[in-house]
Amino acid sequence: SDHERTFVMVKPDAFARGLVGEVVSRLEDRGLKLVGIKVENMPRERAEEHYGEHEDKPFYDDLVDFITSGPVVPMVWEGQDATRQVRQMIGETDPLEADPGTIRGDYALDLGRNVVHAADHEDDGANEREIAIHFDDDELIDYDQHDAEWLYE
Ligand code: PCG
Repeated sequence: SDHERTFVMVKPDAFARGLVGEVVSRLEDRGLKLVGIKVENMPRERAEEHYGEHEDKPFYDDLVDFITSGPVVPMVWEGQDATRQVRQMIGETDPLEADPGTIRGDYALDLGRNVVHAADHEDDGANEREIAIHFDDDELIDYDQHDAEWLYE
């Protein structure tokens, strides 16, 4: 639907490298609607909840250390097939596999410093779960996207 919501987060590596605007800009330019955004140092407890599915993986501790090491920018974007559109724009998790033209394919080299996180499009509950972990309902705002009539048939 036009109103599908997806969770995206600029990671500390990209924040430090001044890529927040670049990430936001690409998603805006595509026509997606920004309905939630903040900047914060993620509390460790929330990072553990966010990456709970990786708890048993060997890289889990490093992952939680890294995501709590500096500012992140959690966001919620809305639009037609938003989850798949965003995944395609971000590219494969491993930057080596990410196509040029994708965010990771243009700005990242290393799997553990891959610029952005996006909810897994193959996990149906991922968006709702991750949005609920990072945002209260009243932090997601309701407004008319003025160019919607030119973006949608
Ligand atoms: P993200 O944030 O989309 O989800 C989990 C993160 O773990 C992933 O991006 C990578 O940055 C990081 N990571 C580090 N090592 C590995 C690994 O060996 N496999 C996977 N899947 N992710 C890894």
